[in-house]
Amino acid sequence: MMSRFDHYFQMNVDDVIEYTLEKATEIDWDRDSMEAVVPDSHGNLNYVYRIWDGKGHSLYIKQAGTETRISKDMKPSKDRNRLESEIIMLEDKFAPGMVPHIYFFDTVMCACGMEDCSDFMVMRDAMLRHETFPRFADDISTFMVETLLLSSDLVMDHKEKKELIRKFISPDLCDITEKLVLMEPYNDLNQRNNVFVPNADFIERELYNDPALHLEVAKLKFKFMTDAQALMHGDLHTGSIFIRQDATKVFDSEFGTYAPMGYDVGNVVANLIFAYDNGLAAGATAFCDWILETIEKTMDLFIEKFSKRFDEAVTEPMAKVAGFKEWYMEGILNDTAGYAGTELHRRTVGMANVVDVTSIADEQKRLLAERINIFAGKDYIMHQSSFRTGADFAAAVTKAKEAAEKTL
Ligand code: SR1
Ligand code: MG
Repeated sequence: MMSRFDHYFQMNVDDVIEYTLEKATEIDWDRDSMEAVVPDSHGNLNYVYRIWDGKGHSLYIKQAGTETRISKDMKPSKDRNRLESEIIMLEDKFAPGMVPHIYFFDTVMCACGMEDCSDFMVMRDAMLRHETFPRFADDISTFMVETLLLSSDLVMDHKEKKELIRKFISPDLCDITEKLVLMEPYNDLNQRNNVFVPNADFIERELYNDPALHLEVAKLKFKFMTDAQALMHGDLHTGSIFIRQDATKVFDSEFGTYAPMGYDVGNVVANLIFAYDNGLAAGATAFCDWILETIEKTMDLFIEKFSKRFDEAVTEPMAKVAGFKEWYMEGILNDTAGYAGTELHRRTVGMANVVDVTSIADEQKRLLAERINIFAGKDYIMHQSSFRTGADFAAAVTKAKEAAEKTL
């Protein structure tokens, strides 16, 4: 049967009810009471709608547009919607219940139907209200250990893993990361960095004119491009996490590809620091303490669970050689520090900033926040092998704060 959804077009809120009825057939919709809205929280790339009926059914429709929402000049393949859907479905196998259910994905309209998580908050929004979540460190460390370890050569059959590398090869999305995260914060080569003008000289000195830093970032960039270690999420920031007091779900996996595990872990650490920056500017001391504890706990739990799961799940005989596990873990921790550093820098000066920092109205407080990010990021990148425990990662934040205060 012919359908107006047989050819791609960018939907709006008036199209999505009809689309939902046609595609989300798993749900017994009450069509007369159906409604649709654009939710408040949005990412940088896609279009999201929430659809519900009067009988308690609901879902999100997420569609990839031809251009990104953040910039009309960026046109990453619309296939990113398939990537996201298939990666979430795989993550659900590795870490059951920790991602939203995918009802369907549609490679014509480049859209998917995803579990309605409106009974959760987007974690970044909750961080801006300085709310705390006692389960977060436990949940996110489980998600990272299960998805990263189980998709790697440590556990997965090597031929099967190579098939997944092929399936999730993602040139356009990787290109965004390779430029926006792993190059432009250090040279503004494409002249699209957003620099807070009162901090311009500091950024020039600390990020643009530091050759030793550039060398370490170059190594991190080439590692990202060539080390197909695990199927990482690729954009594991607080805007990609739904949270409640009793549960956590990770979404928005469209940047997922085979790359170093530490990229995800470092993103979590860096984005907790952005929440800390905001709490500090607001004088929310208890929240800042919770953030530092959470960085420490997340890293310690990640290390502990990874080690335990390694012993239970590893199948590769050569990975069982004495000393290999410790060597492998050191590599992940080095990368975690390095990519936490690049995330701290790119969200401070790059094209895609974070509201945690940009919403700080007071100039001195914003300068402090930005300089904490720049100093902590440099410490992580330049001393990657010094971060071996959760306490090491958390201590870098207080050290950066003290150093930043001295510059103001
Ligand atoms: C062009 S997209 C900019 C950023 O938004 C996404 O969430 C990723 O973090 C990307 O780098
Ligand atoms: Mg996103």
